[in-house]
This record gives sequence, structure tokens and C-alpha cells, in this order.
Amino acid sequence: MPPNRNYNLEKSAAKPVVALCGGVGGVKLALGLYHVLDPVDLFLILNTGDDFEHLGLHISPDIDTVTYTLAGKNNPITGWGRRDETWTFMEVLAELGGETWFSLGDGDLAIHMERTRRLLAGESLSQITEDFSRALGISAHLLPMTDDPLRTIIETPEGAISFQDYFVRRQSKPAIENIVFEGADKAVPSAAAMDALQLPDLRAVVICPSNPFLSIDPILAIDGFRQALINCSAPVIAVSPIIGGQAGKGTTSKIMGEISMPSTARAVADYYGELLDGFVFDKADAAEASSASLPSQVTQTLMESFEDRKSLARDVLAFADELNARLAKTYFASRQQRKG
Ligand code: FO1
Repeated sequence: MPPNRNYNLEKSAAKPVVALCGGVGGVKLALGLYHVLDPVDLFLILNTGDDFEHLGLHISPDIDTVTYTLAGKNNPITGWGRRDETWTFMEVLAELGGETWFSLGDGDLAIHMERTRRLLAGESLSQITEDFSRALGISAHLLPMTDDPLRTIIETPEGAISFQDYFVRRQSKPAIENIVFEGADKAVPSAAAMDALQLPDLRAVVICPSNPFLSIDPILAIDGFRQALINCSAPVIAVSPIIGGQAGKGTTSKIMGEISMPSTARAVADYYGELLDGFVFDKADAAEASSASLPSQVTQTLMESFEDRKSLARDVLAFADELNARLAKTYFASRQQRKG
């Protein structure tokens, strides 16, 4: 199948921003960026390691969480699924003795059914995601990390468990011994995602405060992304998913304990290592920032309200502009030195 290059990159304004994003945690910042930028300037590279086949349907939870959130159709209580959802399908499924551990709302079902139909007809996940986001009035670019199958598998003392089994059915309870990205060795980055990272005048690449191990690592596991981040012309900035040693309602700090990593923001910055040009710490972790080995920004990263989301997005962009100015200064200084 030819690569999906339908994105009209020329149409976007002068200063594009790329963000790497998982689901419920990361989308809060993605929403902030969507509202403080010209939305056509925002390119979101989305994790598909959580995707799975369930009840005959192809489900892409992180893509759908981002789609519903940017479209203003998300369930504000759960963070996933649609607002004002009805559950007749699940009620009838329960009566029939079907599998009910994964809740599919009546409206939500439509996106899974239509995606599955189009995938079976041979269309790419990139094209389908682009069409759905346009249909829901989203002007940002939603880019699945790959069109190839890649599945996150959790290795536990009870054996290997597929991601949704671990996360939803088992409520993230089993201890994690290892995380495997099945198919990563054969998967290639989606063409649109790679194009986005090579856009001229890129302003920033933001790693959203998603779970580094479950939501960002699947993206980085695909050959090409890591190098594209290192080579890209813009500063790469990660926002800490850890605030004062805790990771919201997520599993980040649980996993950090299980892999014997201190549950600190600084440890996340070290984990991303050479990929980063800057790291955003929460105010609660200001002491860690002062000893960080890379440029850092300290601000409120807790996003309770819509205003918090936009405010953090503005702070991250201001930090990126500052880093861009510093990079330019270093570049011109070294050029002047060379010229003597
Ligand atoms: N998460 C849950 O905790 N329980 C569910 O029943 C559930 C259903 C669900 C349906 C559609 C969808 O797009 C997402 C759904 N999620 C559910 C969220 C999701 O599986 C996880 O939050 C992500 O995979 C982690 O980012």
C-alpha cells in the first residue's frame, strides 16, 4: 500500500508543533496545545500499542481518546469513551453471557465498527484516523505511530498478558517483569508521522505527560522514531508525568517501583536521556530541577481544569521558544568562531 501522504503540510501555518501522546494522561496537554496553537499547526503522534481485537472489532483506545477529547465529545469522568453515552449493547451482551470486562458504549461502538470495516477493506489506520478526525471537526493532525500491527505485552510472574487484559481486566495489578512490543521489529513509522518530524520551522517536539513505559516507549520502539527525534531541528521537551513522586491515577510510579527506578521526575528525565533538550518539572519537584543535567522549566504540571491545560501548553511553548533562541545563539556563536 502506498504511504499515506494526504496531509497538506503547506497549508499549516509557519510554526508547527509535534507532540507524542498516549491516552487519558497525555491528552490533557494535547488539548491545551490544540487550544493555544493554530490547530492546523498541531501534529499528534499517537500510541497504537494499546490497540486490540475484541468482539471482532479493532479497537484503538488512545486514538479514540484523543479524537473524542479534541472534538469535545469525551467522557469527562472516565477520560475514555464518549460523554452522554448509553449502554444498551453492554446490558444485552451481559444477558447473553458475553464478555463484559471491556465497556463499549453504544455510540462508541460505531467508531470501532466503521474502523474495522475500513481496515478489512484494505484502508490504512492513518487514513481512517484522518477521516474520522475531520468528520468530527478536528483541524489538528492525528497520526497513528504506525499502520502496522504492534501490540504491547506485559510479562508478569503469572505469564505474558496482552495490554488491555493487564490494564483493564486485571486493573494493572500484576507485577511487571518486562514490557514487550510485539511486532516492533517489523513495524515502520507512519509516513505522516515521519514527515511531521521533518517539517521546516518546527517549533517544538513535546513528549506529553503520558506513561513513558506504556504509552511513549511503544512509539520509540519503532525503528526510525528515536533517530528522527535526535535529528529533528526543534527542541524535544518532555513534560513530567510524575508530580511529587506520584503519577496521578496512572501506573507510571507503580512500574517505576517494579523496575527498581526511583519514582521521581528526575528519573523520567534520565530515562528519556539523550532524546531530550529540555524537561518540564512540576513546582512540587523544583528541588530536583535545580540539579537536573539538562535545561529545565518548573511550573504547574497538574492539569485539573481546562485553564490548567492551556496554561501548561503556553508554558511549554515559551520554554521551547527560549530553547530555540539558545540553540540559535550557540549556532551563530560557533559560526562566528569558525569564521574567525
Ligand atoms: N478503560 C477501562 O479502565 N475500562 C474500560 O472498560 C475501558 C473501555 C474502553 C473502551 C473504549 C476505549 O477507547 C477505551 C476504553 N478504556 C477503558 C480505556 C483504555 O483501554 C485505556 O485507558 C488505555 O488503553 C490506556 O491508555
